[in-house]
Amino acid sequence: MEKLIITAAICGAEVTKQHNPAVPYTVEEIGREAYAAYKAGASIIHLHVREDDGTPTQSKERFAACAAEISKLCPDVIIQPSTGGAVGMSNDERLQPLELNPEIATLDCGTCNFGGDDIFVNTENMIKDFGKRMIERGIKPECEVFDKGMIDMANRLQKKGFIEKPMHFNLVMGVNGGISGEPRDLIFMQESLPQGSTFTVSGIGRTQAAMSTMAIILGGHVRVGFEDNVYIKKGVLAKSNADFVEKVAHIAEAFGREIATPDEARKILSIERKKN
Ligand code: KMH
Ligand code: ZN
Repeated sequence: MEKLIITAAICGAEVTKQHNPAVPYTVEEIGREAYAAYKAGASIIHLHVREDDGTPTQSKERFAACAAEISKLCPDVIIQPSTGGAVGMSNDERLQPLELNPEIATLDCGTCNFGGDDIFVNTENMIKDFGKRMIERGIKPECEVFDKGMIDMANRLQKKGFIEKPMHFNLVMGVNGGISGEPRDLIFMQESLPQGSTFTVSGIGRTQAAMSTMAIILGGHVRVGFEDNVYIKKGVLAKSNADFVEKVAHIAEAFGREIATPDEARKILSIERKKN
């Protein structure tokens, strides 16, 4: 089996220090959390950025500052900016980090209820536009799919030329409004992927341990971090993103799956290293 790529989603846009005081906001905190996750075995940092008070932003300047801080501490790590941003942001706001020409960025492949009145909007035209810009800039999209229909959407748009092969997916399991995080759900999602795709799995909240373990067994990759879960076990807050990465590394070891370095992850995902 291929080596395991661990992605650390270190801060997200919605989770706050009220949920867990260790959620990073400042450039320094983001650098520190990225470094801790990297030392524990993460080869990709999925990056959202915040103002110092925690307000989510997609500011190009803030992304550049955080990316510089992360690269200073972990020179070879893959930095994957979010183009999802936070619920309610405009397209122009969300697209800003693409101007920094990262190696990889997220491409959200459908609209999803996010609980209460929150709707995370990704119309077909938006996905086409975001996808086209990524092709023009040589940025690998990680297709974020919250349900099976979003895999089908990505597949259709690949055939129309808006996404290039080989495709890479993040199967996001257990979002309020998306597919749930039962074992049969993940099997169904994996079986629905286009041939030749790679995939990582984000288990949200309490689904995380089971979904991560299944991803390791099924030959997928794993994403963990404060964006997806703040508890390391029932009722116990994680002290750092590194706690989650270490937990995944231990499970991988138990199943004989080695951890990929950033350069090995680039090879698995068919992405070329760009200078950070
Ligand atoms: N914060 C969510 C609204 C992504 O990074 O592309 C969107 C999100 C997905 O986190
Ligand atoms: Zn995200």
